[in-house]
Amino acid sequence: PQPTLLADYRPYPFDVTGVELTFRLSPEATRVVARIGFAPNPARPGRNDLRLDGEKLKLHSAKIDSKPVKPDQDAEGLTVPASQLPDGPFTWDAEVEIDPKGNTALEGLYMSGGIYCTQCEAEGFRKITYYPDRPDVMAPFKVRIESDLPVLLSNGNPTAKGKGWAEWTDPWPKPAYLFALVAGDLVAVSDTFTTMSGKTVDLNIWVREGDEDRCAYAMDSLIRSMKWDEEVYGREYDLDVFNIVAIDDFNMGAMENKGLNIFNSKLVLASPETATDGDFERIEGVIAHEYFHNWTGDRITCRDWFQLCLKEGLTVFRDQQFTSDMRSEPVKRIEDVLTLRARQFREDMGPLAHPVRPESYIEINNFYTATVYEKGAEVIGMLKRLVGDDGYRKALDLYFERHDGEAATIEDWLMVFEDATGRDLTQFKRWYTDAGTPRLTVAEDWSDGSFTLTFTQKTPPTPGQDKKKPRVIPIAVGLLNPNGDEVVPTMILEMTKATQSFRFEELASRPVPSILRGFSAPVVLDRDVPAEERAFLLAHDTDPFNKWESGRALAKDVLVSMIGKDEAPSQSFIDALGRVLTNDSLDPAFRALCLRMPSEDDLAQTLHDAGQVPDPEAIHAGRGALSKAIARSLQKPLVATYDAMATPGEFAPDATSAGKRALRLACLWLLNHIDNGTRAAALFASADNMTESHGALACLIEGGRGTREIGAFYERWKDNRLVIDKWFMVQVLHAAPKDAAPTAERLAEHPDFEWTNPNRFRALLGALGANHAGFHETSGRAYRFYADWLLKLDPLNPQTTARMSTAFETWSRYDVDRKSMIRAELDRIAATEGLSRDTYEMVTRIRA
Ligand code: HT7
Ligand code: ZN
Repeated sequence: PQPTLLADYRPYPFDVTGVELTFRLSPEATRVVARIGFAPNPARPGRNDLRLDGEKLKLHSAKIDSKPVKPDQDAEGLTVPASQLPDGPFTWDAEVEIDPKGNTALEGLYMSGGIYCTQCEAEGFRKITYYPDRPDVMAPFKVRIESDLPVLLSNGNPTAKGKGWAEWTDPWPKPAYLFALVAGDLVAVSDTFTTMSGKTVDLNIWVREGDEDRCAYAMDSLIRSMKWDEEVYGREYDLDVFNIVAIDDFNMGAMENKGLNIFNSKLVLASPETATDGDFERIEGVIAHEYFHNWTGDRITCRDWFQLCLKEGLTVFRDQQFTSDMRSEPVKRIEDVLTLRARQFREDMGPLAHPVRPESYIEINNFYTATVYEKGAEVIGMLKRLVGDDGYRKALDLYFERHDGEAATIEDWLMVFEDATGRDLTQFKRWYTDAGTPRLTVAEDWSDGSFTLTFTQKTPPTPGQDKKKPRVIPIAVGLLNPNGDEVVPTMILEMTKATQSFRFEELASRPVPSILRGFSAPVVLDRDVPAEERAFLLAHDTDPFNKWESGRALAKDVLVSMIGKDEAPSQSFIDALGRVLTNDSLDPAFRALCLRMPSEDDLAQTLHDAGQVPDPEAIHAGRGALSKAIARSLQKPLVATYDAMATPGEFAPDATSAGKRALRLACLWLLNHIDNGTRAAALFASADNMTESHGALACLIEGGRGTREIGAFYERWKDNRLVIDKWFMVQVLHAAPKDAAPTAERLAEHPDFEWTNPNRFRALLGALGANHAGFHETSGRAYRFYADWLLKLDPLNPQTTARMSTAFETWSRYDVDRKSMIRAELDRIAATEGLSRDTYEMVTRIRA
């Protein structure tokens, strides 16, 4: 397949002046009638062919200005030669037939449990009708749906309806990827929101009958999001109605279609009994994210898919700000950095590394990555740090004013910052164009009351980019006195050169620096810090992120010294951890994060970076040994905290209560290493909420127990799909290294393993890929099983298959045997006849 290149961008030769669609719904033979107005685009003068994208469509008729035409058809669309087109504007009429029921790829119009729904981003609209399916073609849409189903929804406002039909009009010009249609036997949970200019908006969350009692949190999150976007960004909602629909079969989390967001049901439905605190937090974040897209994505969209970070990076940044305002800022920052390191750093250090704005792709669906999303958000965080809060607000106001109704680029985005603040962002742009995570080293010098920090930045080569130029790096630094007082509060050092020094004068004594506070830039700080200094910062740093980071680094150092060496853990580390555990002035959620060990995958990367070959089983054993040593040494305070963090009474999903449960479960996790599972079994038996019952079950399985509880959990929840996903996942994720593949194989035979459902597939296979020692178990059984299932899913659902192939992306870290086993699986997948373009692109990039 030929790659698409950013450098080849040209505007579409026609403007679309309006779109009218009629859907006659039928499961296997839906008719789509389209009337589309075209006018020559002045940006592309001259006579141009009409090229329309279209895939898997049966064309019944095509007309231009009411006269039948016979376009040239191929597998990707059709062409009407310029010679057959009128000189000026014209109308295209076409009728096509599509098969929603046979659409297992879940792109375009498909069916999920009897509900018709759509997913058009990135290029799914071309599976609905012939159209210029590219984001820079924006048009107002009018949609008529004909069906006997009771609920018929599309974008915009409802404008007419009758028995068996409904009409929707969306006045806001939009690209085709934001089109949506839903039809089914659904019920609404409704509310209203009054906007800042006093308009009333009807809010509906559409679910299957019986699920209404699990929508309250999603609705509350939506209302809070609408209010927050008005208060913080001055953005008001712009239609009479905002609809959300929960769908069981969905490739990703959710989709921001204009006025009709479609969600994976796991990101809508929640009750204390069925959802964990983590689920509640994700629901809040994703509801906000999709809502915020109304301005950053829908009103202002992307010129082409290379600019994806323009909407995704910005919208992730906005949803992170929202969560941090709703919950705890430091805890949210730590969680985001954990995700960034686990997903984006891993991507940036491996064969899939690409710039935040890539320059080439074969399949765009493969570029909905942690780099585009999470690093894209970090880049905006850095911009904000550099221009300050006021500069950021000015730039954003200008962005909305200047580009409303447009399809914009990263150049447009940077230009509003330059115009609003007067800064030159030429060098900063490298964050968008250069892949890879910069590594920052630091040298310290102290003489005569002056303290100098000298930083050196280096970005390792990434695929297709050998040499990197220095980037602008905002380094937040504070200085502490040896007695723990802060002598220099946080300031931003702006690094622009490969090596650069910053001097602090007139200090009474040599300070202890706290560097990269708040994780002010997405870089790796390579710094050998003595354990005492880390312990000092863990105890005294006023920056909560670096306080946590010091504890984390200490834990890593201790683990690295233990792994494969049978060394006893450092008692001073355990004592420092004990002081955090018992410090009641610290937020329980923060303490829970401090008690959490670095993940096995993270440790494998750390060992690899240190020039060692990671041994997954030794890492697993080392982590277990440290947990046990902590539990033995801190048993008393752990038990006391476990008891103190109980949250009796009615369940509340708020951050404070969730933080207590997180700390309680973190204590349980450690105690479980020395109490034969007694506490976990008791908690499982008594828990009245999913957070604790799932957490207890995970502990039991991790300890090699829980057979009875696994059975009881299934019996209780067998009719709830989302909870049964958890049941599949927890058993594989927490299985012992040797048991992971056999458990996954056994569960794949279970009658409830509905593998065509992406959530269920991800629950089982995703858990196997995430069980580090289990996935990399020496026999290679897990690799084989995993690859077999990718090959089974690929013909049905290429998007999810391709995405899940990233479990293999770290293959080059490991020993010769593991490497050759993984490569053999990648070769086997790549050589499979009929493999999708999506999966082909991923496995060939991974094994390169
Ligand atoms: N903008 C959306 C990204 C998306 C997607 C969603 C569901 C299924 C397939 C999809 N492909 C791309 C979701 C978001 O980031 O908000
Ligand atoms: Zn998004």
